[in-house]
Parts: sequence; C-alpha cells; structure tokens
Amino acid sequence: MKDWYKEAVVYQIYPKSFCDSNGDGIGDIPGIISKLDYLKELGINTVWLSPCYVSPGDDKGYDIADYRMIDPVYGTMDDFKYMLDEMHKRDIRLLMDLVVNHTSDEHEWFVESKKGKDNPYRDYYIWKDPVDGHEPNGWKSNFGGSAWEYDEASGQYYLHLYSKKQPDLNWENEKVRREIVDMINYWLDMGVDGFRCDVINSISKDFTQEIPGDGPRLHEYINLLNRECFEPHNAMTVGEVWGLTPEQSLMLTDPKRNELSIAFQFDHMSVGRNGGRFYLCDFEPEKFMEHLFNWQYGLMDKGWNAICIENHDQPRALNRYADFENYRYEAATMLGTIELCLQGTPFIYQGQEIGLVNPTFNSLSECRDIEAINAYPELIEKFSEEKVMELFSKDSRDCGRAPIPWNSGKNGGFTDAEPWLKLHDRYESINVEEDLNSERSVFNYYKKLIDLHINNKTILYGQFHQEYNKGPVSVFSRYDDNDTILVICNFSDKEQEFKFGYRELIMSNYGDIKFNNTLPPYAALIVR
Ligand code: TEU
Ligand code: CA
Repeated sequence: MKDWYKEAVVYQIYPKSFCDSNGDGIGDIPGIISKLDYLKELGINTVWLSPCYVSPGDDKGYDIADYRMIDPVYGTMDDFKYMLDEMHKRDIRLLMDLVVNHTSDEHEWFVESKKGKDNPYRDYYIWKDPVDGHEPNGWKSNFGGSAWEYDEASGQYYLHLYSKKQPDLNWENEKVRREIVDMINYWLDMGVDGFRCDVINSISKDFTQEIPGDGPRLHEYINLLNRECFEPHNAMTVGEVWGLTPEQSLMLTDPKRNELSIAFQFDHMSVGRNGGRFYLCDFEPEKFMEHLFNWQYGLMDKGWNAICIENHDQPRALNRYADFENYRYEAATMLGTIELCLQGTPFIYQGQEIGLVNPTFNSLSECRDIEAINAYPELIEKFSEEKVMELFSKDSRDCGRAPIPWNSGKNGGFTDAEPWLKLHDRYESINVEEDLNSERSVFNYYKKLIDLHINNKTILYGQFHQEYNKGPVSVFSRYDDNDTILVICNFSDKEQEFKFGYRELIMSNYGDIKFNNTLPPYAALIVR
C-alpha cells in the first residue's frame, strides 16, 4: 500500500530502557526481540526505534559515531537483522531514527575534519573564522551555552546546535549529501521500512538569522532524500520538527511536494510550560485540546497528522497533565482515547500503554540526561536544591527514559544488574505484569483502542469536527457517509455536568455504564 503510514500505529522503543537481556543494566536488541509478542498482543503494527548505532552516548545515541553499525552495547548486526526478521514475521514494520543534522565528534568524518583546514573532510562540518576574536554569531546550543566551539589548532569554530560532542554536518557539501543518501539506502535495502527524522528542519542553515531557523535549501535537501531513498523504497518518514504551524508542516508533508510522509505536531506538548523546559505553569486542558483541534483542521484533506502525547524527550503525560495519584487508570485511558480517535498516525511511547509515571530524582547524581545536567548550574542560581530536584522529577527528559518495569521483581524485571537510570518509585505496584492482570488494565484498554483505530474506517479516515471545547470538557466527532462517532472527554479530576445524548456506547473508560448528563473524572466516551 502506497500510503501505509496512514494505517500505521507506531510504538516507540527507547532501546536503552526497554529490556536488558544480558545483565549489564542497559536495554538491548535481544531484550526487544523477547518482547515482540507483547507488542503484537497490544496490536501495534509499526515500531520506531530510537538510535541504536555506535555512539559514545553523550546524548544517549543521538550522537552517532558510525551510521552503519549497531552499538555493541545493544547487540550485533546479526541481532539487528534477526530482530527485523522477527518483526516482519509478525507484520510489524520498523522505522529507524535518522539523525543527520549532526554526528558525534567521534565519527571518523569529524576526527578527520578536525585535523586541519586542508583535510578532505574539513568541509563535512561547519567551520568558521572568529569575528572580532569572538564566536561567528550569537547562536545558542539547545543544551545551553554557545553553539560554537573553538578549535585551538586551526583557530576556527565549529557549529553544534546540540552538545559540543554533536557537530553539525555541512549539507551544502555535495559529498555529505551523497554519504547520507548512500547510508539511508543501506538501511532501506536491508529491509528497514522508514525513518523518524531527527530535527530535520535544521539541516539547512540560514546564517543571516539571529537564531537558527529553517535554511533556504531545506526543501531541496529533503526532496533529494525523497527522490533517491524514500520514494523508491515506499518508505514512511516522520519529521521531528518543533515550532511549526500546520501550514508550515504542509510544506514538508504535502504529498504533492515529495518530501516527508508526515511531521509531528508538538504545540499541545508546550501547554503547562511557560517559556521552556523547567519553567512550569498551570496546565490548561482547553488549550491542549485547542492545539490538537487546530492541527486536525489545518491538515484536513491536505496532509496527515502524526500524534504523540509522550516521547523520550518528555516526562510522562500522567505527571504533566493529570491527577495520577487518584485517577491513573482513568486519565491514562482518556489520553489514549484522544490520541487514537483523532485523525492521524498515533505514536505510543513505551510504557504509555500501561500508564507509567515519572521517577523521583533526589540528587543530580541520579540524573543522566545532558540537558538536565547542563541546566543545573543556571537553575541552582535561581532555586533551592530541593526545588531543582523537584523540577527534574517533573520535567527532565530522564523522567520518560526510566527503564520499563516488567514485573514487581528486582529492578522491575528490567535487569539483574544496576539499571543505567533509576526506575520509577512504585514499580512494585505499577508494572506491566500487574497491569495485564488488573481488571482495570490500561494495556487492555489501549489494545481495544488500537483495534478500533485500525478497523473502524470512520475513525481511521473520517472527517473531523470540533463539537465543544470549554474548560475540561471537550467533544469532537469523526464522520463519513456511513457513520458519525462522537468522542466526549472530561479532562479533570472533578465530575462535570454536561448535557449530551447518544444512541450507542462504543466504549468508555467507565465500562458499560449509563451516562446521565454527568461526566465522572477523566471520563472518555466513544459513542454513536
Ligand atoms: O530532539 C530535538 C529537540 O528539539 C529536543 O531535544 C529539544 O531541544 C529538547 O528536548 C528541549 O527541551 C531530538 C531528539 O529527540 C533528542 O533526544 C535529541 O537530544 C536531539 O534531537 C538532538 O539529536
Ligand atoms: Ca544489556
């Protein structure tokens, strides 16, 4: 099928934290293989695997030192091929992470590039002379500090929009583009089904801008990848791009433009933050839904949404948006209902399907993420140690990266050894095994939702309409010539009075009860 991405239900695996098979405290490929039946049971049909290539791990694999090799910590190339086979046997497709804005500084291209101005690899990266003895411009790294690192030996600076161990590739150089095209085709020829494209809008730079933004050759570059890699392999691609409007997203994903299949929307993920990570404010469900609805209308009939409520860069949705102490099951299933009933391809992040929550970090020594570690000195000038740890427990990327607890045993059955990052505090009661055996299983609810999403044509392809969105109550419909389905949600821990009627209850997170114009806390109903 040409547009198979529209019928994909994607499950994101963060390999370091999924399942450890060999007792070194780090998740790995054999661990993933051992859980494929679990994923099949859930009903997903596509996996997005975060980077598992050779990497020194400065940004946990998003700093790649060899694009064509599996990092030994995750397994061998044979393990990888076996995993791919086992996925395909189960009709599960695999999306790899494509991180081509930057490499690791330990990649051989950069090792060469750094050797001097006349090295053949010099132009693989972005080197610039100082301006008045300073950085070439005022661009900041996403992980704090300047985006320029000075190299004593050559007297030049290199650009790194992320950590200084992640130098940006120079896409203006045709040789770089050829290398990337060949590398992508290497994976596609092996049988990989597509890619999630990391910060893909940053690959072309515009040095006339005060802050890094989309460069003038962005669409030309992506079009090249489409023509030479994606299209000939019928690959699915999802762009990771922050700060887009739906109109801008269409510039990357309108099928007529031959660039990417879809691009994530993130507007709703910024609700509850005021100006950036670690700067938190009250969460407003109405705004959250407003953003999602805006994208539904923005792409309708023109493009296709890519929807997630969690990923490896975000804390757990339950901690961010809900009273999970009292209503973990209800809130988890309500969020799932929204995600799987809107029009678009859903991306479910590992652990989301059992309603996983954040760990608590008590000291910096428990944190692993470069973003949090780099932010610490600035935060500690403004807040107490206790407050900073509270912020890290609420909003650091480590929150979502905590290992998966598979059962109530030692380290939640994730590993026999010391896990690379701590698990959440209550893994003895909140874990996969417990959820599967529970009468109120989040997994079983997701399983039903996924089945509905894939098999109900109205929910898969129908039109979208916003019926109501005020305070915590929101209602939307999905309709086509044959059916009209309403989704009604109470995004709060208080019962809400709301007048509504329906002919038939398709499913709800309160079971088969009669709703009489009141919505219990975090109620989600799918009705006809
Ligand atoms: O993320 C890009 C990105 O925009 C986020 O890292 C964001 O800057 C950060 O979370 C701000 O709070 C992608 C990957 O998802 C992320 O894990 C990588 O660290 C980053 O690219 C660099 O490759
Ligand atoms: Ca391991």
